Amino acid sequence: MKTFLLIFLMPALCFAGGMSFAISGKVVGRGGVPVSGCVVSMEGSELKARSDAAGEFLLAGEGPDSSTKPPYIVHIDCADRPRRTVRLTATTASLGVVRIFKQPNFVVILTDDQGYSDLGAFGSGTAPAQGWLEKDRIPIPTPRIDRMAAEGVKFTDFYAQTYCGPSRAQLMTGSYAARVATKDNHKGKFDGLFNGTGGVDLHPSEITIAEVLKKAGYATGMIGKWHLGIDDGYKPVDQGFDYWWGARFSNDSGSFPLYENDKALGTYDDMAHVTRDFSTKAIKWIGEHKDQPFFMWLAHTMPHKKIGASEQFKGTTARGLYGDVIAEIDWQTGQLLDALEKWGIDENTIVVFFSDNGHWGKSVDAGSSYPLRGGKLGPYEGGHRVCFVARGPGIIPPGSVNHEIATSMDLMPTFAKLAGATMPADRIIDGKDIEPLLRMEEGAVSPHEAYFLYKTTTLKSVRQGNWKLHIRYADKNLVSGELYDLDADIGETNDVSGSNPAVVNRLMALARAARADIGDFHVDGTGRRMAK
Ligand SMILES: [Ca+2]
Repeated sequence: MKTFLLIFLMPALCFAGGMSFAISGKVVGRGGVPVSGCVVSMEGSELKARSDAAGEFLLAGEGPDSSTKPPYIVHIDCADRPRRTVRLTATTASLGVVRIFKQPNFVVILTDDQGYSDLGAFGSGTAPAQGWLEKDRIPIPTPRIDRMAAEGVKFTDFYAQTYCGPSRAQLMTGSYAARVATKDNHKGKFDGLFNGTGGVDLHPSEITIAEVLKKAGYATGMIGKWHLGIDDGYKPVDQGFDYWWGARFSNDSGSFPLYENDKALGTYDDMAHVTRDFSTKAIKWIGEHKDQPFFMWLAHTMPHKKIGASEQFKGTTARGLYGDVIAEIDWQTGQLLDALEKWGIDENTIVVFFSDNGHWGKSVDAGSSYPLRGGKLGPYEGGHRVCFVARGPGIIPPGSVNHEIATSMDLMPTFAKLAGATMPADRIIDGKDIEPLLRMEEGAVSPHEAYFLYKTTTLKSVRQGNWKLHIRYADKNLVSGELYDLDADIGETNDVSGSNPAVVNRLMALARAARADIGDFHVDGTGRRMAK
C-alpha cells in the first residue's frame, strides 16, 4: 500500500514548483490621490505586496502551483474600500493605475417595454417557428450590451413589474409597488395605481434610492421618463434627484411634456431622436460629476410605442423599426460605457441595464419575450421577468450568468451597502442585498423566500424556487390557479397543480401572508404605507 502511494505522490511533487510573477501597479482614489497600505495578494499563493506612499506596488515572486491555469486572480484590499479583483492571463503584467473609490458610481439604464429576448445575450431571434410570430424569429443586433454581459453578469431570473409606473415605484423605493401606493390611485379607475396618465403617484414621504445615495454624498441625476407623479411635490427633484431632464409620463401619442427640474419646457415630440437626446444628456451629466460619487438613472421612453429611431439607425436592421430602436439604444449604451472608460472611471462604476416590464403585444412594433409566455400587463413570466445585465469590473466577475431570483427592488439596498449609505429603518423594505449574487460568490443563493408578482395592485402569482403558482380571485378571496415547474417548463404550458397539492398549499400560504402584509386591490395590508 505504501509503495502505491509513493508512486502517485511523485508526479504531484514534480508539479509543486510555483510560477514566477512580477506585477506592478498604482492604486489611486478619487482625483488620482494615491492610496497607500493596500494589500495586493494572489489567490492560491503566499504572494503579497503593499502599496507605498505613492500608491505603487510590486507583486513579485513565486505564485501558484505551476499546474494552476490562468486566469490568475489578484485581489487588492484597501481599508474602507470595496475589494478589487483582477484576473490575469500572463505571469508578467502591469496593472497600470488601479482606481479604487470608497464609493462606487451607479448608472441604471432602464428601457420601456423591451421584451425579455430583445438582446443578443438573451437569445434575440431564436424563437421557433411554431407558436411564435415571424418577428420573434428575426434577431436584433445588440453587440454593445452583449459585450457588457460578457464583461459582467446577466441574470436570467430577474423580476421588475408588469407595468411602467409600478415598476418604477419598486425600483425607486426597494418595496413592492402595492405597498407604497397612494390611497387615491390604489383603488383607482381600473385595478389600481392609475393616476390618469398610466402612472403612479409616489408619495413624497417615500424614501427613494436617490435620497438614500444623496445622503451618502452622491450626486444624483435622472434623465428620461419618471411616471411617478405629475403634481407639485411629486417630481424627481422632490424625490432626491439633484437634476432631471425628461418626460413626466409615457410617449403613447408620440409626444410628452418635457421638464428640466421644476421647469416645464413645452412639448417634446421628436420620437426619432429621443434616445439620442436622453443618452447625450445622461453622458454629459456624468461627465460633469465624474470626480465625485454619482448615481444616474437613465430611463428611456423607447421602445415603448410610439417608437422612433434616428437617421443613423433607421432601416439598419432586418427587424424593422423596432429593431432599429433597440440597435440605437444598444449603440448609445456603448457610447456611455466608452465615456466611462475614457474618463478612467469604468472600473468603479456599476452599470445595470434592464427593462421596466415585458414586451407589450403582438404588433410588429413590439418586442419578444421568448421563451417566456405572455407580456406586459399579463400574469405570465413574459410580463414580469426582464432581461438584466450588470457590469462593474471591480465587483462583478466577467462572463457570469446568474440563475437566482433577483428583483429591481434589490438595487436600492445593494447600492446602499456598496455606497456605505444608510437604509431607512422605519419601514419595511422588500428588496434584499444581492451583492453576493453580483459577485458570483460560491454558494450564494437568492435572498428571497418568494417573489410576489403583482399586476399593479392585484396579486397574480407567487414564485418560489422553480415553482410558480397563479392566483385567482373568487369573491375577493384568493384561490389557487395553475402551477408550473419553471425549471422543466419555462413557457408555463403544463399545469402540474393536480399532482403537487403540497406545493400548491405551501405557495398559497405564502400568497395569503403577502396579501395580509402588502395588501392588494381589495385589502389594505398591515404593512402598506399608503398616504391617507
Ligand atoms: Ca413599460
